Amino acid sequence: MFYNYNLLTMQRKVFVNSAVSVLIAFMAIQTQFSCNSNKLASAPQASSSTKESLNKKYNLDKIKLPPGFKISVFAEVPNARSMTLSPKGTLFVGNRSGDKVFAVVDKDKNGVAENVYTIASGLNSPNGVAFKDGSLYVAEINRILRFDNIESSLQNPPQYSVVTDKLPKDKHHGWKFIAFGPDGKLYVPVGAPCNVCESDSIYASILRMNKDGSGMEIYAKGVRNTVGFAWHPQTKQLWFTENGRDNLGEDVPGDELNIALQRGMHFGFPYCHQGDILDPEFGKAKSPDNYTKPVLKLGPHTAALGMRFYTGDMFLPEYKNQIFIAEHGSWNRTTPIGYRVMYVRTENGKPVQYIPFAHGWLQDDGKVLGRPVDVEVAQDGALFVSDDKAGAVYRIVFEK
Ligand SMILES: [Ca+2]
Repeated sequence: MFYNYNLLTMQRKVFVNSAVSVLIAFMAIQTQFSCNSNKLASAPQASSSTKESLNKKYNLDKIKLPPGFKISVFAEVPNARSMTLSPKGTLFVGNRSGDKVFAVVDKDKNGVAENVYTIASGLNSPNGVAFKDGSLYVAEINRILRFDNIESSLQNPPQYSVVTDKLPKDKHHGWKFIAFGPDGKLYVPVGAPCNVCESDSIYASILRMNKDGSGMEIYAKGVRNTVGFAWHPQTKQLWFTENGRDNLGEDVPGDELNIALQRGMHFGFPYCHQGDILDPEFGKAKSPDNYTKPVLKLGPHTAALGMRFYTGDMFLPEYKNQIFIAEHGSWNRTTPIGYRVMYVRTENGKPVQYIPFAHGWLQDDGKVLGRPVDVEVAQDGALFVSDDKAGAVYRIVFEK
């Protein structure tokens, strides 16, 4: 897997441990050979045997999909978290337990990335990535960073500037998903700094701000933690997933799929969960009717994270403008749940079906092979899926 990664480590050791000219010459040849600086970690070439062995290495033969769909490894990306795609087709991928941001490039458009560039390292849970007007925006826990003109220099990425460093530093639910809305503003969630608690109004919210960080305001309230949202391609409404509280029961509350129709709506946390369960501690003397209910209850403890509307043309027409949700999987349920990509079909703007689309990362014996974090629609209509446990980005295509 991390062939060049390991090579890179080796090269560094070589540099540190010895200045023997032969080895430096070896380095030079390697550098020349890879046509790149030391920022580059390359994925293997896409010969069919390599592709097959890579798919096997990531257990993709165990993943079940509807008829006609196929999944393969697009790129090996350590701790692959949230994703964003540039108009040119560069896939940017963040880290949560790692400290890096990656740019993944499939130069010859054959469905396997050749290059995985490290854009930045040493960052504080740089989970969220968003792209706007040639710049890459990265969300750490308490800062938003901007890398200008990023695609002109993936091999030697520019220094970042700080858009804002005014966000809370709490690590609890501190990692972020970010995205630009149709209004051109950057939407930035701030999760609750706890399992369940009352807190300052900036917490348990979705903020929005201008792309220079000015004009920061609370857009949605009562949101325990969202790590995935998207705007409906037609209605332009903001849909978001939300993770329900823990320690209330095995089967409640459900995670939520919500719609924020306008600024100022309150989605219940910490008073009301899944739209109809008052919190035993904070919900006293409250009414569920005072809060916006989810449009769909997702499975309890599934850890629903990234979601996108399917805007591509590769899948059957029935998938158009419907929703895919990455469920990271439960960590505290006796019978584990999640570890899959779900499909939500809507009719007249309302969910009518919630079924597994890609599953098998959770084996029948309880073994976990991977944990989906985010989904993104590729330019050719394929669906990317990031997996932070296995450390990869997959590509799902429809072939019939
Ligand atoms: Ca390729």
